[in-house]
Amino acid sequence: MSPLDVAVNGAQDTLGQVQSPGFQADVFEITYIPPTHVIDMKGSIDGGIFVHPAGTGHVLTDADIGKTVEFIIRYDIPTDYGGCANGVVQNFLCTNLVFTNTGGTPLSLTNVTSEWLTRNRYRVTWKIADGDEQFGSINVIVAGGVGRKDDTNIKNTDFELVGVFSIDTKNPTVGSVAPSAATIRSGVPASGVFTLTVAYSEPMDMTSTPLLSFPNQSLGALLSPTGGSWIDSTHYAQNFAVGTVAGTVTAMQAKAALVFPAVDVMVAGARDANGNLQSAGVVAGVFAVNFAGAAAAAAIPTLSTWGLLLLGTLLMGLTAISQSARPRAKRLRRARARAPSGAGRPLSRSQPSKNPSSRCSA
Ligand SMILES: [Ca+2]
Ligand SMILES: [Ca+2]
Repeated sequence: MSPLDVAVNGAQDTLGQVQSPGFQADVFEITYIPPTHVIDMKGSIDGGIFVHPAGTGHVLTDADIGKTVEFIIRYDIPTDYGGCANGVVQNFLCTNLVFTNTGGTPLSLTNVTSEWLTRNRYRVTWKIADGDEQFGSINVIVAGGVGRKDDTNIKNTDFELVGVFSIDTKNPTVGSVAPSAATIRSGVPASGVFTLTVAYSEPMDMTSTPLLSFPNQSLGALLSPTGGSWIDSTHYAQNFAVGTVAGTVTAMQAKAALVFPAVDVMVAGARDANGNLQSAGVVAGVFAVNFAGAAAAAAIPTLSTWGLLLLGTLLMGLTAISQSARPRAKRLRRARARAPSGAGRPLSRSQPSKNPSSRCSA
């Protein structure tokens, strides 16, 4: 800024006389020396894949675990290298970086190292670990206290960089599995198609495919997967054909008499929107299977039309035989009535013979 002039007016002497205006040119100068400022913080992995800024840069995921991420913080003015508040000569920023998400949750980064490359460039590195964290936007607070090289008394203040990068090492989980019918039994579901709908904890990669299985119950061939699709980014519906005949119990089902009060469902294989493999989850007691009634019904023999005709013919035959036997029985009763007393009546076994000749002599 140019040298400043000073004008002096308005004072009075002890008798009340106003002073003459006074003026003096180039009395002093004001020079503003700004502190150093952080320009930006850019990072990469694998020597060239940019991980900044949040939203467009590569998201750090499980696939990057073990890799080293490198960020460079740039300053606009050569620094005095001083960053730590402890006043160590030629000190570094050390750990004076605070990583938070937009909600203020600290990121659990470990093994962060840092060093000055030049007076304007500061490098921060760490090895990516699986902290199971998911933040769409990480902010970084760069601690103040960094001075100018040409005037070490002029220090900057804390500066927050917003939206530096994104991280998702959190694996999706299965929240629930909903059945289209609570119990599979004879005639249910009537359509012969049973559907299980999986709800995930976060938006998923809709090109990935969850695999559903029943690890704890032996359903045999009761349910055959016939296709599945994503309803939206967090819901997947898997269809199954029930048995082989829609809406009725099959011979296999009746024979096996499948009864499971609670069938567990395992879901595995899908990935979240950032490519992290889901945690395989078993949801207990999703639905029931009950073909006990069907098996009992199947055990009762039934007759075909020909069988019914045959049975009818037999019954008619028996009736005819019975009717032809009645007149003969009637004739016998009449003959007994005409015969003398005792004649023609057979001896009972308990009745002794009255013929003496047949007795043994004593
Ligand atoms: Ca993980
Ligand atoms: Ca995730």
